[in-house]
Amino acid sequence: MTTVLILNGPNLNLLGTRRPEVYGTATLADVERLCQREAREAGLEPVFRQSNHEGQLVDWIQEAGIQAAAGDCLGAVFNPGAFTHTSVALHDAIEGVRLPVIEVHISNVLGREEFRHHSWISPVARGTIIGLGIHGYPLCIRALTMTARA
Ligand code: CA2
Repeated sequence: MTTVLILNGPNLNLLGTRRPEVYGTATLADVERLCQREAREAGLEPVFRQSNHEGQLVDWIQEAGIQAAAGDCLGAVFNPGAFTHTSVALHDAIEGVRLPVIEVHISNVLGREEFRHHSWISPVARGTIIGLGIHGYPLCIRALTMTARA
């Protein structure tokens, strides 16, 4: 079955434990449940990964890129967390593979501090969904199914 990678960056394992005014009360397990349902309806197998380490995220993007080239992976939904605003390495990793990536943010980063307004990921992402809470994740899967095979 074709996979879809759901990739989460640093501190997103803490979702639902603190800062509910910004990130809501749902946990990463709730994100996975929403994605599981959306992926199943699309006939895809979701693969969930979370890491606090930049290099690990680079490795998973490269791995998914190889799978995408073989036709085994449709693309990735990626919340890079704070690496969004700092990581040239993740920018280069996405640019270096033929993997459709949809960037997702739970909060509306454009309505927050200035340092969150710049994303190193957006220029190399197929698209971005921000500010819709955890509902952004299944919407990204839907977006991949509508655009990735094009
Ligand atoms: O809104 C998003 O999804 C972010 O990617 C979340 C990142 C933040 O650095 C980005 O600017 C926007 C932070 C993830 C940390 O999430 C926590 C959740 C609960 C408690 C502590 C951190």
